[in-house]
Amino acid sequence: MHLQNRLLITITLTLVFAFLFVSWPINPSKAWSKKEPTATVLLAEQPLTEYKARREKLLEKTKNGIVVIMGEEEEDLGVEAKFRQNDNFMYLSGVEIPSAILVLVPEGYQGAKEWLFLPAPNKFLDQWTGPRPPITEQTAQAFGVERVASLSDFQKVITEMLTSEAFQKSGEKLYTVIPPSAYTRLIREEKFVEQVRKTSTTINLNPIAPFLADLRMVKSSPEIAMIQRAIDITSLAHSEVLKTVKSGIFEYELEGTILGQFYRNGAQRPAFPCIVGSGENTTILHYEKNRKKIDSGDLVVVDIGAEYNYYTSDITRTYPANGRFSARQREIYQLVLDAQTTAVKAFKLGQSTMHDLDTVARQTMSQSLLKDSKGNSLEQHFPHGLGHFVGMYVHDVGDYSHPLPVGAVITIEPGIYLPDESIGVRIEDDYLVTKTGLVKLSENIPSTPAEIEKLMAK
Ligand SMILES: [Mn+2]
Repeated sequence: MHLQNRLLITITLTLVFAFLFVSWPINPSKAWSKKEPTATVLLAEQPLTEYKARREKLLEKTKNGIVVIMGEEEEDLGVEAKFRQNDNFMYLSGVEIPSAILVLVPEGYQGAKEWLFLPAPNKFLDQWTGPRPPITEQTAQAFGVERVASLSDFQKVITEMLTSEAFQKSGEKLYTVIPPSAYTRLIREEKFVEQVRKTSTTINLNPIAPFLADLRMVKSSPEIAMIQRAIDITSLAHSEVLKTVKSGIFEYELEGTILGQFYRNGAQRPAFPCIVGSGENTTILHYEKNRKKIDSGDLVVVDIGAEYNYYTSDITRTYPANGRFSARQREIYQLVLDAQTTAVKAFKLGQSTMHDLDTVARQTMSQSLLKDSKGNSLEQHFPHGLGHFVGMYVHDVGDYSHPLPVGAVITIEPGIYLPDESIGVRIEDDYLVTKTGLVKLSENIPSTPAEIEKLMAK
């Protein structure tokens, strides 16, 4: 596994390297079009201009303050996990190099507004996790930023920026990720904030996260294309599950099928641990042990999502192990599906919040004549929210209390869980908010009981 990780990182970095040293001399006119990177140059399959536009939009919000965003550090030479850049850093830069730092200086500093600090090439590290690009003008152009500098100069440069006359005139506003006081894993951010507070007591420290959440909630078309790709890969996994699921096999065998489909089709990783729960495990919301043998008559909840170029998906289907729902399973299933449908139909652009849709789904369940074994109505067995934003993170940033804006991507995932009957049903799809309403991006994964039974009979 470790060898594979390194191999992937090496390949990625080799491609960057190859781009820097091989492709440029071949097409110098394109490479040297200064300050205006062409839209055809891509980072993680999105145009350089896209990242530039995001940085500009962010500065429109933060106005004259300096913005500092820390990239993710590589853990122990890639031994612990496959490297993943953090979402905010990736959103603004498209740069996957570990330990990088992005600084935006609206007033400019030494003639540049955008500074990308990168670890310099290092014989030892390069051997373990692949080559780092050189600290050159060419690298700045390859990443579409105005200036790159060595990470080892960050302390010196940021101190100069923070003590400059322009910064003092701007009201000394510094925007960065400020970790909440409780325990977090944002060690690098914590250290930076601590250091700034020690440097000067007059610096006006502001959290950048709310501004980034506002921007990230509304997806651009390149972002929607990435989410669609993640959904399509997840859809391929679901159709394979549909063919494979049966009593007598283990939950982890389905997990293997799912991960195999993800990786075969180009996903970099699952967006979250695969949930494959059968029988009584269908009623455990975030069940991820996936060790049980699937029994005859079980339902199987399969809640999965591929991640493609830092964009996630999240789709749940509930399958009958035998290929046919029992009468009771089918009526519960249909009610969950109806709750989803009524919530989608109730959506009104400019009015509906996530909370409103949740209320509609709950009403559908409470108005149903179906009851639990004690005679209670079934909305009491819907213990989680109806949905969440989807984006670079599976439970993405976004505003749950205001009307959903055009460009937001959400899940709608009602569920009913009856442990005493070993019945759990969840149906989850991903929707894009458009001018004409909600568009189901996961349309090609069947969800009616009839369609599922028909496909399983094949
Ligand atoms: Mn979900």
